[in-house]
Amino acid sequence: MRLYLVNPSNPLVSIVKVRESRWNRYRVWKPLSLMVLAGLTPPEWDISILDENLGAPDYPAMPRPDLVGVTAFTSQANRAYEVAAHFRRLGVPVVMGGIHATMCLDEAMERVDSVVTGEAEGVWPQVLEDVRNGGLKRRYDGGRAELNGVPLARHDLLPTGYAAGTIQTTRGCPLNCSFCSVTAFNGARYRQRPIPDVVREFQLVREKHVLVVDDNLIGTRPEHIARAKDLFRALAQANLRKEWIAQATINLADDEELLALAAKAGCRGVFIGFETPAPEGLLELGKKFNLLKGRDFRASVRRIQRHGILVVGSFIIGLDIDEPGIGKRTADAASQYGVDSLNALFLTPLPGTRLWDQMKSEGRIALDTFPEDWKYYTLTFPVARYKHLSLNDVIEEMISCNRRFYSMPRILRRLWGSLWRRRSPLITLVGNFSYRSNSHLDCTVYADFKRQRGHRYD
Ligand code: B12
Ligand code: SF4
Repeated sequence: MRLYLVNPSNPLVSIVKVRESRWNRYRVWKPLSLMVLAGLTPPEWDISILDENLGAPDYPAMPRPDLVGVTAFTSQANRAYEVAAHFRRLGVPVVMGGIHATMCLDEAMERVDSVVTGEAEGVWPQVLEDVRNGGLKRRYDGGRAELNGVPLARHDLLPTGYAAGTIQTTRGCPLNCSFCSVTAFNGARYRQRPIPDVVREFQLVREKHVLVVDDNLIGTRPEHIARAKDLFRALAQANLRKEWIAQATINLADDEELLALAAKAGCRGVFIGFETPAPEGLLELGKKFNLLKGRDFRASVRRIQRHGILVVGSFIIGLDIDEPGIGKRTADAASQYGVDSLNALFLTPLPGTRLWDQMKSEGRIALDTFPEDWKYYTLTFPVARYKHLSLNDVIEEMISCNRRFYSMPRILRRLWGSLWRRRSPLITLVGNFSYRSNSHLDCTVYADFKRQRGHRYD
């Protein structure tokens, strides 16, 4: 039995546009969902993982499979349906799963043979069994999986040449920020994989550099932090010689032992969601966590960096409180906090989030011809109507934010800081030039976008 697992591309996602900017090579990650599915697949299936981010495969020239499984974030949904249509025309059954199919079930059901909502661990073997018996059902619900005893992901199935491997150690997030899909999809309960499984899987990752995809690797409560410390001790003891980056909340900075253990275990960088320079913005987004203890962000960032860990700060532009000037304020806040890179994104209503419900009820979703418009839900296009910023304004704010933060003098200053404090200057350089070159590309992309879609905001 032949199984194709497809990760659809989205040509609008600048981070995977490798050809336009060679720096982007460092930003293509392995599709972990498909490697996890492959791990759950019995040995009688011959599995190929087809990652369109490496280049669209020549499907007609390939042997006919018995089943196609397609994953999709919302921004990939359009392309996922095109791939599904191709294989369905050949009479091959297509199963779709992942976050978009879960949040937009009816839409997906119309376009594929079967939809798996939620996490696949509990149901995928049953789906395959049903295909073998010719009894594929229209819908399966995996809910939220128990992470004990799950087979390890198949890291061997993708070609080498990715800049980084991927691995997951926890799921779920209790913080439930208004714009984020994670609590809606993976739940508020913070679920942890057994540490020995994580260590064994780390050993299977072929790349030296690894993205730990957890939404918050250290969690928020004392018992989460204790588990993170145990995990880091185990990784250090296994002597894996891997270097990894992860996502975490700012409380990472509050525990020197945790930071020292993370660094010893190979942590070289963290993505932290600061979201907005304004406390009222954090309230708007439901991210009160960042307001706790009257935190000094600059001191927190420094504490992390002192352990040789780079900090990428993520910020959102287009909040209801944002007014003209927010781009400059954001760039200045990120510089003041001392982050090594800034990742600025437009506030985007993703289906299934509280923000989606709010914006929909207020008639503020400008790009709403679905599924075609999903391709713009990359967080790099302003798909909504913003309270105090017109379409032109919000784009100008984004451009001014990136221009200011990624101006040559500021990049050189950060590079110097990195060299001086002996924190991976090469990574700072690659990261900053990658963002800088993307922000140049984005100006052309925005001009096209305004020409083609501008009238939808009237
Ligand atoms: C790693 C990651 C990335 C990596 C992508 C790596 C890759 N190629 O997969 C990078 C950094 C490139 C990235 C980019 C983006 N990401 Co991202 N990312 C994540 C993150 C943190 C983890 C994803 C992951 O690997 N999870 C682990 C796997 C095992 O879980 P899973 O994907 O959910 O798969 C399980 C189930 O969904 C299901 N399943 C999935 N696919 C299929 C298919 C079939 C057939 C079946 C049966 C089941 C099934 O089974 C799996 C096992 O249980 C998630 C947050 C999250 N917790 O999911 C955000 C997340 C998916 N990203 C998000 C977004 C918005 C983006 C971007 C659009 C914007 C951005 N700048 O971040 C881009 C777009 C990328 C694109 N290609 O279009 C949103 C998506 C929301 C949505 N509705 O789509 C999320 C949920 C974060 C959030 N805060 O809301 N991302
Ligand atoms: S943005 Fe981060 S902290 Fe907020 S709900 Fe999502 S994963 Fe949790």
